[in-house]
Amino acid sequence: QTNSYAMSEAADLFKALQDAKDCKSLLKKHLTQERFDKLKDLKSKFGGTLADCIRSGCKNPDSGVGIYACDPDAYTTFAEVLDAVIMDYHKIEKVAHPQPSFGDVNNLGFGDLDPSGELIVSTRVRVGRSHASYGFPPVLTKEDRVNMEKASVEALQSLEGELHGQYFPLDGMTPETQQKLTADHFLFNDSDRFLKAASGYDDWPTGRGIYFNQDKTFLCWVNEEDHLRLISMQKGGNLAEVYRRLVKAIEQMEKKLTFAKKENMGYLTFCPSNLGTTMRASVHIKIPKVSQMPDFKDVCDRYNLQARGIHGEHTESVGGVYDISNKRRMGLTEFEAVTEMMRGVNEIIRLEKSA
Ligand code: CIR
Repeated sequence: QTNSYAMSEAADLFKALQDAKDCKSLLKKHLTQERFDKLKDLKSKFGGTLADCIRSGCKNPDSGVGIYACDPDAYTTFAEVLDAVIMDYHKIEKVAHPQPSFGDVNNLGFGDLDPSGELIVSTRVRVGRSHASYGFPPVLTKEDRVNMEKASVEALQSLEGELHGQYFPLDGMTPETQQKLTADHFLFNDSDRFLKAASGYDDWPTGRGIYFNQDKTFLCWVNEEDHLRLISMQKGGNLAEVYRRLVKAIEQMEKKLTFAKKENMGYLTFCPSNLGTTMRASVHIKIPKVSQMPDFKDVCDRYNLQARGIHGEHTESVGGVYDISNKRRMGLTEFEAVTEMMRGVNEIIRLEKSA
């Protein structure tokens, strides 16, 4: 019964995708009829289906990517379509991600990207991590979410020194606290329709929460899009300080938890755009002039940057302030990903100042 329902759901979704003529997603481009026929009845080790992976992208034809992994095993079971999307998104010829490498944190080759303090409002670097033994949102139960939260919080509470902090579950948090933390760019919410359609907000707010240190320079999102999002951020442009703090946190967390990884793919995340290093290094930067130039998008493309609004993906800029980050997370090391963003931001600053 379940199987035939799932089969017809996949067929319905695929038809909607084909009917969406303006759709430019990577899912639409790479889920050919042949691939669909081959994958439509398969199940991953965690019980996930192709429908679980493509639901969001078929219901939201304006998706850029359009596909999620139902669980870590989806990258094996549904490799035929996922590999094609991954290579296209990360601009790589084959799926061959290097071993993690954070570089020499005492000799990074960059420091403060904006010593004048005029343009960069804040700097943030994050990674996603997944518990190896759990699936991703489409296959999780409420109990899974609670158990994962417990394991994550135990590990977080072992963090020491500057990383030491406190966990605040979303369940029971006052609306005022929630609003304040969101406005200050610390907290996530349940307003992303792409994630929602991918079961990302099922059982909300159960199992979700945020951990942060005293200064809110190290934070961890629990059960937002990924099981864990480790975040280092601070005001201004000192990328070296932000990056070093994050590396320290990753190393301490890895002593406590086993994260989902795959040979040639690096760390596994819900969205294939985050695979590999899972690293997004970003600045909030005031660029009223550059952002109005006709070739702003070309500059971003040339330096492999992504420009977003300051309230998250798919949001608009406010007052000429943009969120600029590295677009590629796979096929390069963590150190190379952060360096790529540093180079692009340096160029954007140069253009803004000379405009
Ligand atoms: C989309 O396909 O547009 C959404 N599911 C979000 C994908 C993540 N986007 C990205 O470019 N990093």
